[in-house]
Amino acid sequence: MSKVPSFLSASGKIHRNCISGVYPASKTERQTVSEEKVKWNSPFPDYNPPNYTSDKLKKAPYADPEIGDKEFQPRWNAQDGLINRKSHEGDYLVVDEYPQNPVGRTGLRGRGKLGRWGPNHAGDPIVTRWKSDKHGTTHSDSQRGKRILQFVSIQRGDSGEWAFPGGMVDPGENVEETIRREFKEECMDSEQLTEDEKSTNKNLVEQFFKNGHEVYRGYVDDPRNTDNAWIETVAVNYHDETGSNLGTLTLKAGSDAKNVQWKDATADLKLHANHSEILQKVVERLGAQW
Ligand code: RP5
Repeated sequence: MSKVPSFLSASGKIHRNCISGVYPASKTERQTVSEEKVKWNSPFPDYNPPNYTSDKLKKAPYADPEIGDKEFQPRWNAQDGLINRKSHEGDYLVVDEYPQNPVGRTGLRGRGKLGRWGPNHAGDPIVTRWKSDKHGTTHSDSQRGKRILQFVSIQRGDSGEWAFPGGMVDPGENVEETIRREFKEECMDSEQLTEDEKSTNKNLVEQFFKNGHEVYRGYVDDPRNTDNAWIETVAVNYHDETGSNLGTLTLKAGSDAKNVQWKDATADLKLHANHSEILQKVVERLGAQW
């Protein structure tokens, strides 16, 4: 077994997208954390990061109250009513009443833009098909003879980055429901369709999304993570082998997606957070070109 480099957290994970620079949609700059100092037990005597929680969260009905608020009695590392405060990475520490990021330091205290203290659970659909021409002939990489995989990607409204069409789990929702809902909202603009169109699309997605293959469950290296709040996801691959099912769908961006496209899954594609790493797992599983 290969040795885990010493700067990786206990889970063997590292984050790189949330350790320096200005926090998204804010003026607050993180205290820079170098990769070797991410782990909480690496000495960093000068570590004193700024505290930032977006003002918008104060009025947001979906967000947790502030820690210390008498009404707020969270059950960390547990199912807390309709909210899942358990981490896929195992039990996290709660230090001076604040949950601690299981991967390590981020150079920022508080919650940033995230609604929940501790884990913010998301779900990501990875809908794939083989790249083909209009006659249905699949494309292979000329040198290695492997087929090229395409996946449904959205352009995020906040950062403009391309990403999986995922989203946050609503209270009481299970992650499979989140995945279906987000796909319909962001890629099939279900909010703007007639009742008939909605029902046709709904049936297609319900049918096709029965046979998913989970490819990832855990921490997401997301630029919005902080020392006290972070994103975790369950990513599920739905592969249309013949391209005759969801592969034929006319995509239409909706909700907070600016754009939606079938994109070739290639190693040089820059995606939001660590979506590229997750995509690579799908590519390997299906034996596609990378
Ligand atoms: C990512 O952010 C997750 O993997 C998921 O795709 C997404 C959830 O956040 P929102 O799109 O709801 O902002 O880290």
